Amino acid sequence: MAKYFPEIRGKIKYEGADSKNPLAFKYYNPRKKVGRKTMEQHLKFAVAYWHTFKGTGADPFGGGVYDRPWDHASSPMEQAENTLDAAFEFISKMGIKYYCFHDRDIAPEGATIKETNKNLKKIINKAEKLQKETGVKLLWGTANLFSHPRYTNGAATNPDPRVFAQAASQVKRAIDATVQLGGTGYVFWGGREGYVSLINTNMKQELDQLAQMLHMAVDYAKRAGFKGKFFIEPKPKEPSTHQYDVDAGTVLGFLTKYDLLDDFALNIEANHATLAGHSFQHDLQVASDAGMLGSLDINRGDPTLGWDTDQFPTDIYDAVWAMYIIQQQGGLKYGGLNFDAKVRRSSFDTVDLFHSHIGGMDTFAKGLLIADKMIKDKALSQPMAERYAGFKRGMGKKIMKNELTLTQLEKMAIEQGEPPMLSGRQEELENILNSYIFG
Ligand code: XUL
Ligand code: CO
Repeated sequence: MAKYFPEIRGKIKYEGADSKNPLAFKYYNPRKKVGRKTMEQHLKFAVAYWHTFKGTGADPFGGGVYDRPWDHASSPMEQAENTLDAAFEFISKMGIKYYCFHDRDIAPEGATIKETNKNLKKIINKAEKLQKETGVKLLWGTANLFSHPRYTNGAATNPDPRVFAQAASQVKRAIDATVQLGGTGYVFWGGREGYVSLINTNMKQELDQLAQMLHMAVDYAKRAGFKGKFFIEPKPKEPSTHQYDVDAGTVLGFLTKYDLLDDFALNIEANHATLAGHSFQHDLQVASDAGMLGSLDINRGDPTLGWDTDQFPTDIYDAVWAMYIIQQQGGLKYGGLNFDAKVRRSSFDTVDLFHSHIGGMDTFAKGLLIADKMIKDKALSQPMAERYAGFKRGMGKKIMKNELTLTQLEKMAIEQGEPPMLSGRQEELENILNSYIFG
């Protein structure tokens, strides 16, 4: 199985922080114990099929520049089979245990729905075989409901029910594929579920349609034997001007309104959170506080650009906060850390795919180690608990237990007089955080 990446002979190995080998892990040591679990169990990394194996380096100013050996084939199906072989070779050499795909990444669309389904089935059978051979697993599957021209005005939110039906067929088959491959998640990312102008958009109707599609997916998945979770992945813009799943808060409101909370969780992506004007930490915390943080798309944007650059994650602050929040909620039962990230247009060598994933894995491994130590030392949780301690006793406790009225509180406020000014100690806490990062 050394066909497409001959430059890497065995597996990428852990060599430790002092290693100068660019093709080795410095911090990601799969067997290292962190608390009760190994690093590999904590960090369920997944390779994103669409970026790593189907990415071409194309941008709005020019077409593809990567010349991938697995793309050289005489038919779309042969190309799909080659790509699958390349994918399992790469994932195995990286020592990664999971991958994620869209239906159309993995198998080409045919001339009719029947032909499309046949293509998908053939490739999914091959993927099942390769999973057995390599031990690599599916983290989540999804349907691409945004690339085909029929979805120009949306999929589930399309004003034409005939397009809704096409999307329904795709969702059904993508759920089948996810079940067959043992995926523990199924993602709905908004795609073109949004609007460009309100002049022709009935937002309420479109949101009702979207909720209807999700309810139908839940019903179907239960009958199809899906034991995992559905995830919604918020994003505020791109490709539409206003995406309905703006951010974690918006999606939580939508799931509550349409009675979908039980079957869904959120898949939070770093670059989507920043496009929404939040930090990654913010959207992760919103989701986690609601008991709804299911999975993560780990990448980063470029703060100087206003679009979804999907770069590999190298920001240690992002990684520390992500792992801090995940650890504090006791892990991710159904999800993991999916590299929804692509190498730059100018990084066209296949070896660049290794460097990018190694960097992301080391960043999150280091993030895990730092977060774990901070949690054990109560470095931030202790000052946080002290800051809110007033609400755990006396008057504060009574307020939260609904035992006091505004009138009673006014009386107490008059009696106690002006409260003292208490510093938030932000800089001191930032120094503490940095002392863990600096090591
Ligand atoms: C698009 C995006 C998607 C989803 C899966 O911005 O993030 O690739 O992760 O559909
Ligand atoms: Co994503």
